[in-house]
Amino acid sequence: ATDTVLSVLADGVLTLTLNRPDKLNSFNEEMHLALRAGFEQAHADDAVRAVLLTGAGRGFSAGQDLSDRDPRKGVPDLGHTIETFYNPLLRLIRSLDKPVVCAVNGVAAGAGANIAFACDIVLAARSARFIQAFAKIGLVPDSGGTWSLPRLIGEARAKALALTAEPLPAETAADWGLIWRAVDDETLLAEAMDLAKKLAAGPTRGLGMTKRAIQAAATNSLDEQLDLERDLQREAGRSADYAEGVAAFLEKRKPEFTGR
Ligand code: T3D
Repeated sequence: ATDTVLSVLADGVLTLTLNRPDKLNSFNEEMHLALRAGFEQAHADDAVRAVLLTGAGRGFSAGQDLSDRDPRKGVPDLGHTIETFYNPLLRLIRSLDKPVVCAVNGVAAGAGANIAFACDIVLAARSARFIQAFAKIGLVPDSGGTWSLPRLIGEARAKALALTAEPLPAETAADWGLIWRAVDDETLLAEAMDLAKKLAAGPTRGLGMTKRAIQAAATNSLDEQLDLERDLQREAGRSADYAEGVAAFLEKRKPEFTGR
């Protein structure tokens, strides 16, 4: 059997490629487990300093594999699959103290779109589109979509996308601030890899803490956030990368960060 997720670690970047191109990289249990294993490695392995998530073929991901959901097989407990597969994946991405770059190479629908929005920096091919496909089949956006969409683009746009399932072109997604950038299809992967490598060569402990702080702001008061910044800055100030960054600046040379 082919690997449902291709995993390559090079230059500190763990590239995870969703690899069920014939099914537009829709999620079955096997692909869920493989992707989870990839993010678990990213958590555990110090050699991984950034993650790049992308898809093989013409799509990024069409969300849940609906061939596993034939109603003739009975009524599924979708709460169970969300709890067992999608929610743990979302938590793994958001709690990873390392940057996650997502290169959306083509259509991202349903959970496929919302998994992309959980990543830290999202680039999309100009031809890609994002679809909250749930509305077409009587479901509710999952994989954190009802949380991330209103935060990223506001309630009005979030509701319209989720209620109509209208495809959103990559450029509009970028204009709205839903993703970082729309780029030419031909250069997407190179640009995303370049970015992931730059991040991986950076002061990754500080970057991880920066990610944590920005995410915490979603639920913190200003006072709580100021306290958190103090605590994280104290920790960052003790890191080898901070010492190296300042030394390199004073010595007018390029810093060599180690992620420690
Ligand atoms: O169930 C639970 O556990 C709850 C969790 C739910 C999470 C979710 O993600 S629910 C939402 C599920 N996703 C969808 O509803 C999207 C379904 N797909 C589409 O609407 C369209 O395929 C796209 C808009 C994404 C792309 O359209 P297009 O015209 O570019 O491609 P296509 O021809 O529709 O698809 C190409 C092939 O992929 C095709 O197979 P074939 O005919 O060549 O053998 C198609 O059936 C297959 N495919 C696409 N999406 C899925 C899929 N097969 C299984 N599941 C899919 N989601």
